[in-house]
Amino acid sequence: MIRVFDPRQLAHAPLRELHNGGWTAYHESPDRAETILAAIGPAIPARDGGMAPIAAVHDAAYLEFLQVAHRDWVATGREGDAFAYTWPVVRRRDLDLMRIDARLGRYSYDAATPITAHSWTAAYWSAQTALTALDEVVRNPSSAAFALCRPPGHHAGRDYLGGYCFLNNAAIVAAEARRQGLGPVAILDVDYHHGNGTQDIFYEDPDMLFVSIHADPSTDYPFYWGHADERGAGAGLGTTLNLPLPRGTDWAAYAPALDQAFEAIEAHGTRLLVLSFGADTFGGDPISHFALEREDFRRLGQRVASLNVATVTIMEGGYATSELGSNVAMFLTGLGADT
Ligand code: OKP
Ligand code: ZN
Repeated sequence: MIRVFDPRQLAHAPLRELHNGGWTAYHESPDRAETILAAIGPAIPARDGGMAPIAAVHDAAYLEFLQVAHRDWVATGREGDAFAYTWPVVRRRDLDLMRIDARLGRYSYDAATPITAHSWTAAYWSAQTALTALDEVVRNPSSAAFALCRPPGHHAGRDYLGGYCFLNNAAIVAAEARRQGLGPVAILDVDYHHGNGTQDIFYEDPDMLFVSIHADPSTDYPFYWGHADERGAGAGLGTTLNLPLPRGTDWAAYAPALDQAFEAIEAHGTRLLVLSFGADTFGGDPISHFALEREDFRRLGQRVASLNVATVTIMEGGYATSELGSNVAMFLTGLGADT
């Protein structure tokens, strides 16, 4: 299996985040990717597929903002990483304001996602890493490819960042795959946290299936998305499937949800699967509360492989840094890393 990793992703290294009311060291650190890379073996770098596939998913003004935000922050006389401190509450007018603090609020939904001088570069190469993995699967459709992406993407919407995410790598790959005629395309998100950005992007889309297994948002971030009654809207009604699970979920409780997800993916006639893979379902994850064990990641990989559909796996979360590499390697072994 081809693995793709681009070192330019490491440039994004925020100092700290606002976590449960206090400052903590940034969880989504560059060593996450380095430890995964060391565990999974050789990877090819990303090829530059340009802005078009990114602009097909994200709003033009948002993309412009991402590229200038830190410069504007510094120009205002600020130091360190750029953070929002005020947000347009639901139903406020969509004002086109210039001040950096207003723009930070307009284009984000949390304070967990600081912007550094190098965030755009890293996010751009994270998206290109994902697109290169798609390209590898296109060249050899019987295979699977793994994109070692970071920053992750599944919390980023068409015009917003959040949850450590700036560009929605899975959505960009799914939209590009469809454009290339590889559909029907489905996205399965197995990160601990609901992929609210991906859901929003395709919520009214009648032929993009989005399925997510995640911690119940009544108790867990991102709270405002991912409830079981969110099923899509308009022409897209029925193409979103949310399978929230309680804290403490272990493999025995996880596997039936996976069966349900696979049923929907098969009923969709899926020819290309984009898998948003987070290893934060691991019992030892410092910010999450499921109870999967190392061996369970092999089972997860095997189950995905048993679908027999071309699969592009995109790395999302996973914060137990000392076990992260072996958990991801275990998943790839199950998925068929040796084929
Ligand atoms: C990103 B991914 C909780 C703060 C929440 C953001 C979590 C983002 C997870 N105290 N911090 O889905 O792994
Ligand atoms: Zn997560």
